[in-house]
Amino acid sequence: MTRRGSKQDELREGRVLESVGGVYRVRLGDGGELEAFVRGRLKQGDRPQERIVAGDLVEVSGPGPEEDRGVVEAVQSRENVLIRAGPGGRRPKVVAANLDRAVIVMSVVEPPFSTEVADRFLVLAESCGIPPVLVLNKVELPEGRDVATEPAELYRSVGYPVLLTSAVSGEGLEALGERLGRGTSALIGPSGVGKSSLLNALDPGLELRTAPVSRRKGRGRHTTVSARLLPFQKGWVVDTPGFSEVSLWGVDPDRVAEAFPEFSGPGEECRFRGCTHVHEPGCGVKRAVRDGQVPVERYESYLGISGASEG
Ligand SMILES: Nc1nc2c(ncn2[C@@H]2O[C@H](COP(=O)(O)OP(=O)(O)O)[C@@H](O)[C@H]2O)c(=O)[nH]1
Ligand SMILES: [Mg+2]
Ligand SMILES: [Zn+2]
Repeated sequence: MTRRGSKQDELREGRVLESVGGVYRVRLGDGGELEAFVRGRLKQGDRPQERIVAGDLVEVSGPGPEEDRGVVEAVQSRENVLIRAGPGGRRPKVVAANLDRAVIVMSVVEPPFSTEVADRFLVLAESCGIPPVLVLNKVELPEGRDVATEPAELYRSVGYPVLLTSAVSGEGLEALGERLGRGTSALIGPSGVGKSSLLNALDPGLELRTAPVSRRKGRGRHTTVSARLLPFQKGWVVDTPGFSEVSLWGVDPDRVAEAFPEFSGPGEECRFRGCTHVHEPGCGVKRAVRDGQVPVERYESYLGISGASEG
């Protein structure tokens, strides 16, 4: 005879794959899936950090007899969260939790590459404590490879891994697959750069929707609606919707410098503690820029981003 045990006995561990209208799709330890909802205290969190998102590790109970859905009873504390600002000053959004890396996808052409946009995504990842990898996609397009050379060199010199890829020719997919094959990776970047296409090329079974870059704007349309965690080889990948506007949220302007790893050595030489590396005399970072040790493009991005995040 089986008796219903205590609540505690019925809890099962799982990972949230996606949330759709308040219902969470949860992958259980045994590989099964379950839909679950949240009730009571867990639901009320007003702060964005408290909402349950893709990647969260949860404990679920149920479903009981004749119920379709279980209940999320607890959420484990997170290693980190990827947060993006709400467009036009709307509330910031937690995109996904517990990530091992942020794969920042940029296209070299269509849409054209922008150092400052790449830097904004890098600062976003760094400020969330998620190690970045930079992917330069669409290199098979005419001039693609030429355009990729400079940023590839720049970001490697700063210390970031850089991969050159094409979802069309297949170049670089093996290397990308190795990176994505373990742990949890979120693909982030502007719309239309090929995030979903790269994942489809690596695993056609994923069948992610992709959209042509719109002619008029030269920008992609948004096709991925919410972040989804997808099992990939021995790991997980999160395909995210295009971040059309990468304003930074929660990054203290004084701390933007910390998101530029190449500033840390020269920054120790600054005359003043708490130097912002903007107007202070005896600034080690500015000296390193003059000496060519810190790339001037990166310093300019820093000025733009730290200034913009002040407001
Ligand atoms: N030429 C070329 N086009 C690509 C490549 N990757 C993606 N695309 C195209 O770029 C457009 C946007 O791709 P999509 O995967 O939806 O971009 P996402 O918004 O970043 O997910 C689609 O028309 C794709 O076919 C690539 O490596 N080379
Ligand atoms: Mg997409
Ligand atoms: Zn300084």
